[in-house]
Amino acid sequence: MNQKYILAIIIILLAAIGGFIWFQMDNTATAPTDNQPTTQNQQQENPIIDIQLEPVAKTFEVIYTDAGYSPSTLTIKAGDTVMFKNQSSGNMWIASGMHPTHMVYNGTDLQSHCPDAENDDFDQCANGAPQTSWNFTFTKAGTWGYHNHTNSPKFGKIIVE
Ligand SMILES: [Cu+2]
Repeated sequence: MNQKYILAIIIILLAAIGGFIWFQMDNTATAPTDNQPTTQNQQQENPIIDIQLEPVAKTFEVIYTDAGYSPSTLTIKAGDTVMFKNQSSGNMWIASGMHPTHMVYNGTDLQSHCPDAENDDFDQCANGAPQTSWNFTFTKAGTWGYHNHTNSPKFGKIIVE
């Protein structure tokens, strides 16, 4: 009776110790392999995240109607492009201030920079018919007033940060 009792306790203890060792081995075997790829992944993912956080050039729209430009003031980053869409009933010739010389953006007047083959003088240099658009990529930081050269009281502003 006593011996059976002791034997039962020994068996239970062995089972408990065995189970504990099994559990520990299982933990030490799986825990590091579970953790290591996670830290490796984080290290590998960081450069990808950094690339995604780099500024990406965007394209914005300015709609020109008979009422004027919308938005009339637009803030963008250097390298961004603005698409000026002519939804008015007349022609649209986007040009840097000041009318009539258009010298503010690049320092030359329209007689010397038109036609703007490189498209870097902020001057459309032509009449754009209704339902056409004209794109310009701003590379210089500053506040750039513009107007419709064929209807100069219609003006707007692009702020390049
Ligand atoms: Cu003008």
